[in-house]
Amino acid sequence: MSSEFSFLHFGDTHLGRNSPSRISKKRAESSVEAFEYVIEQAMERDVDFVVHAGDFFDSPNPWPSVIDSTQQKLDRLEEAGIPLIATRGNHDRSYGRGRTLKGITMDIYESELFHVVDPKKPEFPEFREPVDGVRVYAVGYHSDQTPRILDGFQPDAETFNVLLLHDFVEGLTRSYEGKHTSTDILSSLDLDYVAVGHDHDPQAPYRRQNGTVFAATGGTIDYTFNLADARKGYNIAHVEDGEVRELEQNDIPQTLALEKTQVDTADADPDTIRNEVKDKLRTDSAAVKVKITGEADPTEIPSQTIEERLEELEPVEMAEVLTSTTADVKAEIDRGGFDLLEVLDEHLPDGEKDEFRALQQKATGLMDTPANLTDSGNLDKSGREELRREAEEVLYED
Ligand SMILES: [Mn+2]
Repeated sequence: MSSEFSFLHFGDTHLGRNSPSRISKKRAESSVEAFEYVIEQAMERDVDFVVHAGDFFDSPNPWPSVIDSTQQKLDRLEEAGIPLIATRGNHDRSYGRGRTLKGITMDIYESELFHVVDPKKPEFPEFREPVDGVRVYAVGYHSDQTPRILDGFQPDAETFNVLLLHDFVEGLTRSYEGKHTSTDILSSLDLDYVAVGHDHDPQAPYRRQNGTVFAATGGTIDYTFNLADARKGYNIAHVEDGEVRELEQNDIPQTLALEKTQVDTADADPDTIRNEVKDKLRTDSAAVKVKITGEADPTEIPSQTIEERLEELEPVEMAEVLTSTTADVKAEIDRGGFDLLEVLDEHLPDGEKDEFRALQQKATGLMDTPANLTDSGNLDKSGREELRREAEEVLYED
């Protein structure tokens, strides 16, 4: 093994992410720009290889323009002789019927130095060796199967071992006890660096345990309100004599920033809010989200006027107002809310109405029973499977 080398770690680039639709082009561009920035850094800093921890693309069908600009950047990396090893995130795949894996989007790239590693249990461990004596293993997104795939894994004690994971890891990210692997389990193996993707706001983005470095870089372009302040970064690890001597945790500049403001108000005056946001703007291109809290009745808040006033500001590409007030919001839903059954009745042909109504009622019924829900409030696996079976019958019975 060379006694000194460095590598760059990033992930969750969600290339081509294009929501919200009002600024889809800007959004997709900003994802590519963040990616390009990191690849530039890899070349400038002359790292020996790059690892990507999954969710390379945002969807299984990225825009051709996104595929092209990414390919150009990968070509530059290839010319520089820097290998990139990636694993599959939950966004990088498409499924066929019965949830069989149909394809991995990253497979469209055929550069010699671009590798996707995502073995299932029978093929694991599979690895790449970007530098003599350095092994990069990977397990893409396999949800609650990950512990089973890792069971019995014994990396070579003589090599510098990197593991890429696109999953939650107890002790580093959010996790649901017993469903995911943990830093305790992984640090008992001969692993030197574990690069973790999937959680865009990891609780502990860095941790050294029993000689193993665990690192989660989060996403590169996060936009949702709760992630506005989350780190958007990449790491460069410097290795000497088989040990990580230094871990740089760097930020990625955002070409489309997200500014969020929380206003606690009873009257939500558009001018006051506009001035408050104006003072906070630090970039020349930003999407703005304003969350209004307090006791105001949400139906009395002039959301549209606030959004219009904000969009008059030069750098604001789009403004959105969220209301999270303590007033009784049920009144609002009753007045102008969305009723799925009503919409189905209006738009479906007569022959299909009953089937879809039954399906919707089935879903609601399952969700009403706490025993069917996971800790995070989603439908659990058996509930999802049951619903999927019924949905497939309705959708594909012909
Ligand atoms: Mn992701």
